[in-house]
Amino acid sequence: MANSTSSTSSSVQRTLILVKPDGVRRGLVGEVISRVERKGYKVSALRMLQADRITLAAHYAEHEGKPFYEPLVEFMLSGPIVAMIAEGERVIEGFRSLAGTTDPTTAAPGSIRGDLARDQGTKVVQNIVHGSDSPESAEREIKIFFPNL
Ligand code: IDP
Ligand code: MG
Repeated sequence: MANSTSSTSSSVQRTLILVKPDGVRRGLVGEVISRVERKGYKVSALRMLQADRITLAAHYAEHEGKPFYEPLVEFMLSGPIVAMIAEGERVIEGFRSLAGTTDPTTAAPGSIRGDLARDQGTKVVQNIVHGSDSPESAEREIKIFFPNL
């Protein structure tokens, strides 16, 4: 722990954030970016794209075979998404906290999902954002959306 408070200790991380099609359709791209920036993280890369199946199969490989997998892929294909890399100390858990828990009905008020999303009665939960859940996932996911970074 000797190094944990010194100025040379580095826990700077990168995370992959997606604004999902519901967030783009509802005009919440700026709101998401704004919350990331107001928290103090740096947005270091940003692109809007229409995802394809191959990209989404790679991104959501861990969920293949689950009941919500096909609806999830269809939902993610339903319109443009915005992909970004955010950087900062412990940004992976920090953005997960900003996003809130998966189910927007019970996600904490104050979080993106808690404030801005709700159950729409669809097979897949539409919850505005994706955020990487570990350093390994973050690097894997960043490569999918930003192969040069
Ligand atoms: P996360 O986005 O909070 O990390 P994951 O478990 O990785 O949640 O699931 C990926 C996405 O799949 C969720 O954000 C949500 O859109 C959808 N999803 C996850 N679990 C369910 C479910 O039980 N029913 C419907 N959709 C789900
Ligand atoms: Mg996840």
